[in-house]
Amino acid sequence: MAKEVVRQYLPLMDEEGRGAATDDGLGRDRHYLPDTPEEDPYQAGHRTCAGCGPAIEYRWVLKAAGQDTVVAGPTGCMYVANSTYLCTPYTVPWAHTPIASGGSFTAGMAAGYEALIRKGRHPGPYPNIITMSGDGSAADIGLGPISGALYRNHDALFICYDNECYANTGIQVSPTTPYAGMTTFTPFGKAIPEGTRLPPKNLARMMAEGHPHCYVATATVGYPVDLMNKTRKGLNHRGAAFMHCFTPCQKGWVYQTSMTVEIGRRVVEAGLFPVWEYDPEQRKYHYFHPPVQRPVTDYLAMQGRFGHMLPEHIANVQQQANRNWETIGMDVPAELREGEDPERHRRLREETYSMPLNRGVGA
Ligand SMILES: Cc1ncc(C[n+]2csc(CCOP(=O)(O)OP(=O)(O)O)c2C)c(N)n1
Ligand code: SF4
Ligand SMILES: [Mg+2]
Repeated sequence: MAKEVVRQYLPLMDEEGRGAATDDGLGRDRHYLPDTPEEDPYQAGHRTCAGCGPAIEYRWVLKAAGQDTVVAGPTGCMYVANSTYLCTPYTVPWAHTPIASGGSFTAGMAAGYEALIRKGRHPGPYPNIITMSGDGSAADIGLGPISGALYRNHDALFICYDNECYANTGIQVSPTTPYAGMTTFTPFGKAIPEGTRLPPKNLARMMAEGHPHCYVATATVGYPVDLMNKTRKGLNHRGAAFMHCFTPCQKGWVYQTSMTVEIGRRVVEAGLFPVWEYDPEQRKYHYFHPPVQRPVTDYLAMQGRFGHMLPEHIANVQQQANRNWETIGMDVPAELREGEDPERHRRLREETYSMPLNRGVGA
């Protein structure tokens, strides 16, 4: 007789808790961390760059998932830099897949565990099954297999760690590279002064709209508790879940190494990466409303990849951010509306600074 497939339940962490006591004055509970699990299935000893956003994401996701987890990693930085010959930083089973196959490999793992447990050949419980693909893999080369796995509703969490480029092969443009983000395949010049001309593919929306029975969420490394809780919600969800996580790439984006988490917050506060959850039962989006709204320059000026931007390009990005604020149901303050005018940005050409002043609206 077929055995029952027992699922695990991972409790959520308190997102408020001690946060109130560590407010940084801007309403941001920056230093707040709940009592996170001590175990670290992604250990020290990997070989990613200092300040690597994807490595931070891997660590928090696996901390949230715990030891009873299996992971698949398609080709990309987080395969190459993490698996030098005979050595990985994982204390959980991990497998490399070809760059196109994260979705199909993980679907196979999920179906395999179900079958083995039912037949009594694996004692269970059903493990946490996670695949973490780069944006080149998830949004481009391996998009089809992930979409197929979501459609068939395999019980696993499919994550795209998004560093907005094909990093491992030398920072080439990917479908999630933002407008005006410079890459080695989109250098700026006289013909194309903005570098990257196209808007980024809205991967998470595609996944939510296209697979309405799946749990879908966006997250950034700027909000670790939120990231860990969404990992747990995705794993607790019975069926397929997809998470799109914004993960700065220190090497490709050219910024101060220690600023990875700060950039992960500023992108949200600048309105350029809305953080939300899609609830498949209600078929509704739940948007996070950041307590601070900043001009996009507070985000752009931190990164060398945007250093070539002209006033009209910055105005275009502010327009895009303002539309995002409207989409998530927030008012657009007058200062941010004024930022849609290129004239307002002309003066920035004259200014040189490595870190922007804090000009957050409401700060
Ligand atoms: C079919 C195929 N095409 C190209 C490559 C070369 N390749 C290896 S890693 C990589 C970059 C992957 O980018 P992404 O998925 O965004 O991960 P990242 O390196 O940014 O972490 C590429 C193109 C490959 N391994 N397989
Ligand atoms: S190139 Fe970017 S993504 Fe790759 S290891 Fe370095 S910081 Fe991380
Ligand atoms: Mg990438």
